[in-house]
Order: sequence, then C-alpha cells, then structure tokens
Amino acid sequence: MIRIWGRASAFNLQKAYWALLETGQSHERIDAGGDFGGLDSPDFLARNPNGRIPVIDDDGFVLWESQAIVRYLAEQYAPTLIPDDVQDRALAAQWMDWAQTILLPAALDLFWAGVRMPKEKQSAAFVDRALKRTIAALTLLDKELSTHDHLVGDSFTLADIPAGTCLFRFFEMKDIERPDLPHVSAWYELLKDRPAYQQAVMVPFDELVGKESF
Ligand SMILES: N[C@@H](CCC(=O)N[C@@H](CS)C(=O)NCC(=O)O)C(=O)O
Repeated sequence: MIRIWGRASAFNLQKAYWALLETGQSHERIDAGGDFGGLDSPDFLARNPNGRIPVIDDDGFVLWESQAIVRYLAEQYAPTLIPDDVQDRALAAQWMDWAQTILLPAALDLFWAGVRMPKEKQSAAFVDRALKRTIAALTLLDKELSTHDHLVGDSFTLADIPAGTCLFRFFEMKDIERPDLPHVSAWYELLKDRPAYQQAVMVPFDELVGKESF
C-alpha cells in the first residue's frame, strides 16, 4: 500500500497523484496542507523536512519532490510510461525539466495572480505578464504537438504529466483571453479521457479563489 500526503487541490500533489493513479497500485491519500494543516508536525517533518506536499511512503521508502515521485512511480510500477528508446527517454526528461522551469512557474504565477490573490489586491499588469509568459510556453508546445499526439511520440508517457497538469487550471480560469492553441487543445482532450487525470487533476479550485495563504 502506497501512502501519499497532500490536499487534493494542491498543484504538486496533483502531478504525483496522477502518476500514482496511472500505476493502478493500491494506495491511500491523506489530506495534508492548506486548511488541513499538519505540515509542521514532527511526524510530517520527519518525512519531508521541507514541510511541503506531496510526500509518498511506499512500504517504508519515503520520497518528496513531485517530479521525483512521478519518475519513481513510473519506474517501479508502470514501466510502460517510460519510453524504451534512450533518446526518447532523454526527450521525456527534457520536457519534464522544461515544464518545471519554464511552463509551470509562468502558469502558477498566473494562477496565483488571477485566482488566489483577492480581487481587490490583484494587479492587472502582473496577471497580464504571467498570462503572456504562459501563452508563450504553450505556443511552443502547440508547435511541438503539431507533429505528434503526446509530448514524446504518439503515446502517453510520464513526460506528459508535469506540463499536462497545468492545463485544467489554464482552461478553466475565468477572465483571461486564451489564443487558439489547436494542438494543445487536442492533447488536453486526450488527457481528459484518462480516468487518472479526471480524478487527480480535474479538481474544482473554488476553495482557492481569493485565498492568498496556503
Ligand atoms: N518542489 C516541490 C514543491 C512542493 C510545494 O511547494 N507544495 C505546496 C503545494 S503545491 C505546499 O506544500 N504548500 C503548502 C500547503 O499546501 O499547505 C514539489 O514539486 O513537490
């Protein structure tokens, strides 16, 4: 039994939880963080000294950092999510690192500025800058996805998980103008067909609106 800690609305939990559900392993998700608190308890800090979610415990093996968790779960329990070819594996690593360093910081800034920041404190200029950065990254993806259905080739792999996690919020956010991104949209439709994506990522975020603190 794999245990995973984190509130369902947490972006980084969603990445790791999506990967866990894809493995089909039996598991238990334990709410932690946000209004559930518990991240500063000695028990939790013994598992993750950063006091952050997600964390997993796989029969005594404890791991934090969402992308490390995605990789571990795929390698241990769902090798079909890992491309066979060494160059395709390198491309998967490339897209995961790119998502972590380029796409997700922009998309998370946009979400914080436009959703979590209370309306009266929102800066239209900041939202606009974050939106432009997010759209620039998604436009790059749109070009990439014009020649294949997923980030590495035509099949779903672990490379799709980090970048794919931000799509639900991007497409569900109100009051932003989205350009036409036909290939990203087609990819999003494929991800939305996956039960694991529906359960882990397509989580309404009403509880986060106007909520500046975790
Ligand atoms: N780099 C870490 C970041 C972890 C992180 O910042 N998690 C946030 C949730 S997305 C958190 O723990 N927030 C505190 C809370 O939810 O109370 C990862 O990818 O796992």
